[in-house]
Amino acid sequence: MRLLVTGGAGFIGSNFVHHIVEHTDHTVTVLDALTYAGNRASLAGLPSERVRFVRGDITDAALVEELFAGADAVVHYAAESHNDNSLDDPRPFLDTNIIGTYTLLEAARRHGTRFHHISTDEVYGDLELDDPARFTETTPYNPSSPYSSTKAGSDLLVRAWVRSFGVRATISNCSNNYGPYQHVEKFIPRQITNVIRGIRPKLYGAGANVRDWIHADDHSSAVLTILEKGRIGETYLIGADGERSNRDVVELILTLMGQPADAYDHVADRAGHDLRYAIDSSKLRSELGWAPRFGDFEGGLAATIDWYRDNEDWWAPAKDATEAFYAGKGQ
Ligand code: NAD
Ligand code: TDX
Repeated sequence: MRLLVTGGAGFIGSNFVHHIVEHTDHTVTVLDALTYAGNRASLAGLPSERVRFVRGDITDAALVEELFAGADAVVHYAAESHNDNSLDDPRPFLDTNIIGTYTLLEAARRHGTRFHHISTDEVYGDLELDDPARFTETTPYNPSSPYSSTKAGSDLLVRAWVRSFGVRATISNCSNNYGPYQHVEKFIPRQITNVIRGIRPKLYGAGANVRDWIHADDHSSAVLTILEKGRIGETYLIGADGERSNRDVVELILTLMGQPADAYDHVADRAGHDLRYAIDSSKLRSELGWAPRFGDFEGGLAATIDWYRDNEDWWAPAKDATEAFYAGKGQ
C-alpha cells in the first residue's frame, strides 16, 4: 500500500512511520507542517525509497488533493496536541483539528480513499478515582479542554462523513502515550529531561490525577491492525491497562534515575484538569485480536529514560523555551 501519514514528524506519527518500515512493505508519504511540535530528525535514518517527506499544512486543500491522488490509505495523526497550549491559545486547535480534519475528509470523499482518524480518550471527559467503570466505545462524549473538544469535534465530523457520504473511515481513541520522540512539553519527557538537567520535576497540584499509559509502539501496532482488519464506520478504543497516578510516575522516574523519590516540586494545577482516564480495549482485543507488547510500564519507562539520555541533541533545542513557557504560568 501507499500510505499518506499526516503529522508523521510528530511524536506518535513518527513512531508509526518507524513501525510501518519495520513491520510491512508499505511506502509512506508524510505530510507535516513542522510546527513547533514537528521534527524531521524523528524520521532520520529511514530509507528514502520507502519514506517521502512533504512539508505542508493539512488545511491546504490543493496540496491535500494532490497527495490523496497518490495514496491508497490515509492515517491522520496531525493535530495540535497539548492541553496546556490549548488553554493559552485555542485558535490553532480549531484550525488544525477541525478545519484540517474537514479538509482531509473532503479529499477522502472525492477520492474514495480509506481513512483512519487518530483520536484520544480525552473526548470522553474524566472518571472519578474510585469509579469501577472505564471508557468504552459507547461512553458519551464529554470533553473538558479546548484541545479535547476540538478532537471530539473532529471525531464527529468523521462519523458524519461516513454516514452522509460513505467515506470509508475508522476511528481510534487511545490513552496517554509514552516512548521516544515525545516533545519535552509533555509530562514524562519533561520530568526525565528536568532530572538530566538538574531541575526538580514539576507535579501539577497534588498529583493524584491518573493517566492510562501505553507505549507508542503498541499504539502503532493497534492502528496497523485497525487499518488491516477494522470494520468501516467503527470506533476502536486503544489501551494497555496502564493506570498510574502522576505522583507514582514522577516517583518512579526519580527512582529509576537514581534520585530520591521525593525530589520533586508541587506547582500550580492545570485549569479544568481531568482527574482520571481509563480505557477498556476489549473490543479491539476480541474482535481484531490485538494485544500490547509492552506489558511492563516500568521496563518501557526505563528504556524511554535511556532514549532521552542518549538523544540530548534531539530534545535540547526545545527545552529552554518549553521551561520558560511553564515558568510564566507558575508551572
Ligand atoms: P505531536 O504534537 O507530537 O505531533 C503533531 C504533529 O502534527 C507535528 O509533527 C506537527 O508538526 C503536525 N501538525 C500540526 N499541525 C499541522 C497542520 N496544520 N498540518 C500538518 N501538520 C501539522 O502530537 P502527538 O502526541 O504525536 O499526537 C498525534 C495524534 O495522536 C494527535 O491527533 C493526538 O490527538 C493523538 N493522541 C495523542 C496521544 C498522546 O498521548 N500524545 C494520545 C491519544 C491520541
Ligand atoms: O509538568 C507537568 N506536570 C504534570 O503534573 C505536565 C506537563 C503535566 N502534568 C500532568 C497533567 C496530566 O495529568 O501530567 C498528566 C499528563 O499530562 P500531559 O503529558 O500534558 O498529557 P495529557 O494532558 O494527559 O494529554 C495527553 O494524553 C492524551 C496528550 O498530550 C494528548 O494529546 C492526548 O490526547
